[in-house]
Amino acid sequence: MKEFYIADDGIQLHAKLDVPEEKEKCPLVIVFHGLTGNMEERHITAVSSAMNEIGFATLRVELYGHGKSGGTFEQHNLMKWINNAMTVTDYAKTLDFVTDLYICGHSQGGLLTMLAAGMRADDFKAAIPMSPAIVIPDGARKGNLLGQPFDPEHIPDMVEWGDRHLSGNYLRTAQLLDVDEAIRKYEKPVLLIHGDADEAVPIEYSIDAAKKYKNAKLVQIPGDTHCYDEHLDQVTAAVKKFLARWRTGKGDITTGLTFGSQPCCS
Ligand code: FER
Repeated sequence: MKEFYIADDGIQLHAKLDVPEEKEKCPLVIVFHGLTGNMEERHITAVSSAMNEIGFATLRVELYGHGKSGGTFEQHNLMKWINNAMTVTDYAKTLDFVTDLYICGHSQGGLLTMLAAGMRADDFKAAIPMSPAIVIPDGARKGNLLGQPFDPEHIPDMVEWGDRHLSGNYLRTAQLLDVDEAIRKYEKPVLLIHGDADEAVPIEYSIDAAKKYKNAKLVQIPGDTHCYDEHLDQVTAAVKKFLARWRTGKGDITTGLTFGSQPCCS
């Protein structure tokens, strides 16, 4: 594992690169966390490790205002995250050992994955949005995010959320995001993963997105939550199965491929 920072307009983005053992050249997946998340969350490390196990390098990056990266939570917004994703993609393209690039992200990072895939369709062989928070642009336009109502025509300075807040600029920028256009622009394979008991982002958003994409598959995780508290093993199995078609070299992909009753990790 290599830990380092990628500079984006003066902001240091904390990154960890995991390359499968004994690999000279291999594909690489960029992996993003969600809102208030970081690269060490259980579902992020599990997915990253699963990718490493089948011969894919992973680049986990913490986005503006999150983890050990620069910026504050209160000043973050999706436009800043989009710029982070562009910079990280530019960086990944400079890595000599990388054969092909893939992109994956959870929740707000899943929404980012969909947007970045549409913006850089030539650069990503496939995209894996996990529980993508497509509700964000929708809620920002309707005036309700995280259960907090606000006037979408007269955006407040901030929306309180526990001991944190989302800034007015977060809401303003979220209103302008065009998920349908990003979906239209990405015709390559997409794997959507979503728990059908997701309490934060209703699965209907992913069902709808899967229909709109030219080439998408939705894996529904029965009874599972936003962060896959029940069946993370099914998530990693789905990721392995999806990526296996591009796998180069050796590595056992049968591990964890049965959607069974393995206890989830903690
Ligand atoms: C919301 C639902 C989910 C929302 C954000 C999320 C800002 C993101 C969750 C995550 O990234 O885990 O209404 O509003």
